[in-house]
Amino acid sequence: PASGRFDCHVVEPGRAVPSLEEDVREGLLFAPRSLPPKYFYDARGSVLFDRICETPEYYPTRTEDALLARCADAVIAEARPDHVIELGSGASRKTRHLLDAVERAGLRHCRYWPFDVCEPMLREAGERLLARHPWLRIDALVGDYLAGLDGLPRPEGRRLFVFLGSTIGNFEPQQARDFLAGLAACMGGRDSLLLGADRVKDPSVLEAAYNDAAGITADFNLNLLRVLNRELAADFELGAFRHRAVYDPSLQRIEMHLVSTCDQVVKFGHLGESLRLEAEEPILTEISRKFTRGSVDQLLHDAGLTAFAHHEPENGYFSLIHAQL
Ligand code: AVJ
Repeated sequence: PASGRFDCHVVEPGRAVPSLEEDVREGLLFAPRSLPPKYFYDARGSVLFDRICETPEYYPTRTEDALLARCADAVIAEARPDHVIELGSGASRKTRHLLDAVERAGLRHCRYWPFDVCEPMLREAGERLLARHPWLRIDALVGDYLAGLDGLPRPEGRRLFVFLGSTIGNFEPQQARDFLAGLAACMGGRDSLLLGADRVKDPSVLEAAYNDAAGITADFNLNLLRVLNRELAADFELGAFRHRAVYDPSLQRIEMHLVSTCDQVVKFGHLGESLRLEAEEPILTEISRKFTRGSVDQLLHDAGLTAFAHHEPENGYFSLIHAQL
């Protein structure tokens, strides 16, 4: 008989989360223009992101998935977790490798705590996982993990925190350090963190990954304008912008922009503001930092953590770093 079950808990933000309106006023109305990448992920954007992961050019997801399949037993042997807490769990597709390894290690008492903003996604993922692991107890956490770390439950026992997908690469250095330091503050001496980080590599490989031939990344980027049109009654013309993603080797990051193709004025009905854009003026919509073994170790160190195991494929395209206090 199944002992597994699914429960949902709301995590209150420990600090104020800026609204889309505030982010637009802060980031978009004045040059240099930018928006936080979290607004990509409405229903349509989430589907587009899944399709990006299927393109031949976008290697990170499948590389991390294969790597995790290969090293999950080692990670579970290193962590011996009583709880797996995943920040930004999404569909929990890659995490199933960890839970498979938990099962193989005979740790069926181990509980899974997926943390994400989207409750329907958590429920769907939970059902799939319970079908695969009927013994599993899932305590889904609904909230913004950037603001909700203080509200994290602190169950007794050893906790394995998981932060995959190289999402850490979407943060500016200071923000990445603060986030990891906040996580370190939640951790005790027996806990550990498994961090996924995409690696520096041939720029042509990196740029191809963010400029897939089928144009799905371009659609994903442009979809941000749809979100603004819907949420703030803006009148962006998607045809008056083009997608651009370029690798900056000095900053070791992909910079993704929406570039205005003409002089234009965009109105925000809900803000009573308009945005004047010149031809070729860019809006920075995402950075995606790429790491070396050294730079990711340094980042963890600066956050008060120590990497003790570094898992990577033969081509060195991606890293899963296991760290502790
Ligand atoms: C997987 C969210 C980290 O930076 O590669 C994919 C998202 N953006 N293509 C990344 C993304 C454009 C992404 N993250």
